[in-house]
Amino acid sequence: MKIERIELRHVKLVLVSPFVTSMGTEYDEEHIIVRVDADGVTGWGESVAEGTPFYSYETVPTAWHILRDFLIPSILGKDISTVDEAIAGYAKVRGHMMAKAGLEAALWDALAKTKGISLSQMLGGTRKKIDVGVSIGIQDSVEGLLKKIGGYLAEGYKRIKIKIAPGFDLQFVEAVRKEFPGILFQVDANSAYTLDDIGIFKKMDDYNLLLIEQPLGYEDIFDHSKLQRELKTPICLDESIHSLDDTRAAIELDSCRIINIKPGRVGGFTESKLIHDYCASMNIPVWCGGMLESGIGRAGNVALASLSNFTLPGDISASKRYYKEDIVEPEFVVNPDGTMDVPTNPGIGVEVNMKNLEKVTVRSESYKG
Ligand code: SMG
Ligand code: MG
Repeated sequence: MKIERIELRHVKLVLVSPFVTSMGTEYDEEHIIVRVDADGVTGWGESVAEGTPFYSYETVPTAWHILRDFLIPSILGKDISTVDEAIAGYAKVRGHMMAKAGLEAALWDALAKTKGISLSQMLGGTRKKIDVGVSIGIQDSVEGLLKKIGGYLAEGYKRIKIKIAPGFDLQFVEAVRKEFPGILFQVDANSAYTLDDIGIFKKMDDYNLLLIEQPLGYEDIFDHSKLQRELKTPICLDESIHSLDDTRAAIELDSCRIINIKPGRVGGFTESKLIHDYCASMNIPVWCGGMLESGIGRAGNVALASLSNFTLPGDISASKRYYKEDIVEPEFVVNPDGTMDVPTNPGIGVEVNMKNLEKVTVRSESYKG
């Protein structure tokens, strides 16, 4: 597959409602859409670096710089037949996982299209439908949160995740458990606590949570092992895991018993698959995280979540939960039974709506081989 042209688009999508986490409030999502034209097909990827360096050190400008100055020059004009060949070409670049993942995704899509198979098939996926959950930001009131959860459960979502932060934790967890005793329910702290807060997590241990996501430091593995030792509830790491090596360290130290895989955080589908396979061999369940992607990134997550060890519902929700209009057609919907269909058409399996993509594009640049 000869890489003829690559295009980057800085996009800004306005959220249907603000998303509040321990890191702040998001009103819109800025990402980079990567387009690769090769051998008469077009591959699409999404880099989930955001407008702010709060979830990750990467931002749209840092990812743009790494893509334009290092990653794209390493493959433009080349003839590649596997994604591994492309990765080998930029293996010298350290870190910048979100920049790498956006390009890698576009290459996976293009290669799958040249072979006429779906991305799910190309990644080794086995499911035709995946179980999906929803991630709910911090709400002003307990009543407001319960109402939101009731609405999502009525739409079919199989698992509820709420964001927590100091002062916005136990009272919400307790109320949700009381109102919805049987649901799959988990919390995500986005690194808002330290080991000094162990008492809060010991209390949370009584609420039969599916997992507690990233309670401590955003690069930490060691302190999480101390916390996990004190809890029955599995800890799930998100921010701390950037690679298979991080995963091995976290599992061997018993820092967590579940892993959240986000392709953007680990450099792409290739590393995601390695983590998935290792976790399967260690009996560690994984689930697919989300970065409020547009339909392009969402399509990749859906395909990834079709692999067999993605046994827990992911943060993969319907397009309309995030955006009034998606930039793909058809947009992603949740079936009444809380599943989402895995597209079967070649590549990501959905079409990019160029009119909508144009509307959300802030800046674009293209490079020719
Ligand atoms: O895509 O549904 C989604 C959002 C899922 O909560 C979500 N993501 O830490 O897991 C996480 C957050 C990161 C994004 S908030 C900036
Ligand atoms: Mg998280």
